[in-house]
Amino acid sequence: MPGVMTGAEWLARALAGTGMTHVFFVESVLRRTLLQLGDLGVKPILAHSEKAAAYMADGYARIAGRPGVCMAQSVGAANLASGLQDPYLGRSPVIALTGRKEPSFQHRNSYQEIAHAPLFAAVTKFSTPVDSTAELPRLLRHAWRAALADTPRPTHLDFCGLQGDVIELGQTAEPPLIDPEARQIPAHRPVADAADIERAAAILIAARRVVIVAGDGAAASRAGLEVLALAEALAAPVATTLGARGIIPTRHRLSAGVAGSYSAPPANRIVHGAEVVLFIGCDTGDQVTLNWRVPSPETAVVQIDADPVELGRSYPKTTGLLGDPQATLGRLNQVIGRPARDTGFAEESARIVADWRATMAPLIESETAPPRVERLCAEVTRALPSDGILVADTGYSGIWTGTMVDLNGAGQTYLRAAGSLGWSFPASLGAKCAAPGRNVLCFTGDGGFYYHLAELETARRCGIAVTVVVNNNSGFGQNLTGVRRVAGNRRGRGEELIRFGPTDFTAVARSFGVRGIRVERAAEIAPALAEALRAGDPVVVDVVTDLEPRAPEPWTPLNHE
Ligand SMILES: Cc1ncc(C[n+]2csc(CCOP(=O)(O)OP(=O)(O)O)c2C)c(N)n1
Repeated sequence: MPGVMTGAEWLARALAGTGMTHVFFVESVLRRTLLQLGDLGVKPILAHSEKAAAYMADGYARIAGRPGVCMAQSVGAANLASGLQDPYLGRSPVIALTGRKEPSFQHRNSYQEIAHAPLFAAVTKFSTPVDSTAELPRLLRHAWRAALADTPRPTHLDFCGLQGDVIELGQTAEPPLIDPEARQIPAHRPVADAADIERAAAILIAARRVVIVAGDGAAASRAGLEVLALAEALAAPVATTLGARGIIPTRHRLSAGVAGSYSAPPANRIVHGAEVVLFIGCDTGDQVTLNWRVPSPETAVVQIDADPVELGRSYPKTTGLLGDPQATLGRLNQVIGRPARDTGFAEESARIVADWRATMAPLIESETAPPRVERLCAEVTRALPSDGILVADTGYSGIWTGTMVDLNGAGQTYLRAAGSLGWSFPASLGAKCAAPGRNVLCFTGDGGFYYHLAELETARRCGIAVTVVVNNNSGFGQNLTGVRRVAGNRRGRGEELIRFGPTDFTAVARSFGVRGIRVERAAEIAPALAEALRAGDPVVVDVVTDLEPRAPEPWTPLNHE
């Protein structure tokens, strides 16, 4: 029959046909497919754990705006699933492919075999067995569409055969095409209903104190210009989720910073002081709202989201606009035009931010040894190229970069962990694969970096030139406050739960054949970052810091009412 090919050939040609450049895997899975992918110019990146492979696919997907693919054999499925939690929470279109022993091996104590469906249920929006090659094209297309559709999230195909080999060896006559339109996130750009837009515009114009809270959905929709245009038209300060940091220039006079629990004081004060809050592509979850206290649940809200289930999810007084943020803002901006505005709230907001920045200035300029992390962040701001990608780990790495690193709101991109410690280093490798021409800087604590140290070998072997900045404070710095509190605030007590090291990560890097630069003084940070970002190889910049200093803490309404 003309056009008949094996499942392996079909899969390789279909994936390559989407423009995908890399896939991420741990042996032993889909060997025939991986060899053919290599022949077609798609590089298989062999990782040292399935979780790291999933994080690499996540970083790849977030930068490419298209699916990233990771693969593992049957016994690796649980590890791979654990790596899907972060892309699930971070709304990233990762497609996981696993092998599964044939039906005759099921339910009879087969070596290494457990049920896969429950593992993937909580971390995917679509997961299904693929029992025959004839079903492969339809199911892969569905997994692809579902991963990209609002809300983007991981999907999973469980291939028959321990290594997926039953599906690889079967045949299909279907053309090797996944999505002829090679879609990017957002896959569609629906515009909200015209009457809803009129209503929302009237509410926003009538209010004197409007604040915008732009979320990850606004960033994914690439709505920065539209957000800024609306903010200027309404003289409305703009706060963001952590994931949307830099959607507008963080030094803009209307920028209020990241709001919620990972924030510096200004943003929550400003959001709390608003009469109307406009959420744009923002999940209104606990992190951005400080457990739904900022804004308070009684606040009048206008909300733009592509997913109808988000509209009014946590704020009952919501006027909802169902549509893509960028496209809907385009129309809303036309309707609102250039109304006469009282600029008092914008001025108040700018003053709050400026006052806070003034209090931080001595720390930013600090020459102490060990260096202050505020100074490190200021040097990262200076060093990051105008199209650089900053990948931040969770915990303090998210707070430090989300509050203290400034971004230009144009070519730079900020990616943050959705909560899984250790995510950033493998994710930065995936990000670099998706954007080889851009500098990628990973910012991680030592606690986060320990998780996936082995991927230094992957970075070297595959020539993935990222700069890893380790805030090396010999412990889980963020958790110091918490363990001390439960230990009755007695100095020295409880710290054994969170202290480790000291470790010289430049020596660790060298043992993997990766360059390391040790930084022990503030003045050494800038030259180290410059050298690392200039290098065409991966470099670890190991910055020795102190565990004691605390990152900025959010303003909470409880202390101020
Ligand atoms: C998988 C996982 N386990 C545990 C945590 C809890 N946690 C959040 S931040 C943190 C400490 C981070 O330490 P480190 O990476 O060294 O950065 P630092 O806070 O010292 O800057 C921990 C343990 C988590 N977020 N994810």
